[in-house]
Amino acid sequence: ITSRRQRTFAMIKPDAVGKLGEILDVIEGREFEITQMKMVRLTQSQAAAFYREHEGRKFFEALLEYMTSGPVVAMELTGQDAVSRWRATLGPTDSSVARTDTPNSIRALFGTDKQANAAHGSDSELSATREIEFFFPSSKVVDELLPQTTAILS
Ligand code: DGI
Repeated sequence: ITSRRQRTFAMIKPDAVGKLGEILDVIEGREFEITQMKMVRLTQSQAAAFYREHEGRKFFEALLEYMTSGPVVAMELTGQDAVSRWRATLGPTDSSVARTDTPNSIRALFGTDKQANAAHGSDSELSATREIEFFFPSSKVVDELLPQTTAILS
């Protein structure tokens, strides 16, 4: 089994922004590199676009209200197998389940329940790409320009 350097998207949700320092300690302790980061307050339509796959679910309106209740901290994390390692670091969706199953996970330590669960992580490489571009739209341009820039410089 080989591991590879990969990017994922992580987001500290409104309920956990007050624990940002402790969460950053966990992130750095697990050897993720924070390669982009910003704090933003999402609008209703931005939150709806980010969670569009959940449109129509009974918790969708509550989810949007919660996600727009305060600022979030969006991050691109880079490291070996970042997508699956970050999901494992988060623990299960429901923080109360996390406290039983994975007591050292971020959702166990910093979350409350299945909605206010402290942090988000992309579930695949494809969603990581989409979510990174959603929050850091210039990164796509940079990635596309990089080979060209390298060619010019070399
Ligand atoms: O990928 P996850 O964040 O672990 O979970 P998901 O993609 O199934 O759900 C996205 C978010 O939606 C989740 O982090 C919290 C919220 N959510 C999921 N299921 C429920 C929920 N919120 C409420 N209120 N009730 C749910 O059953």
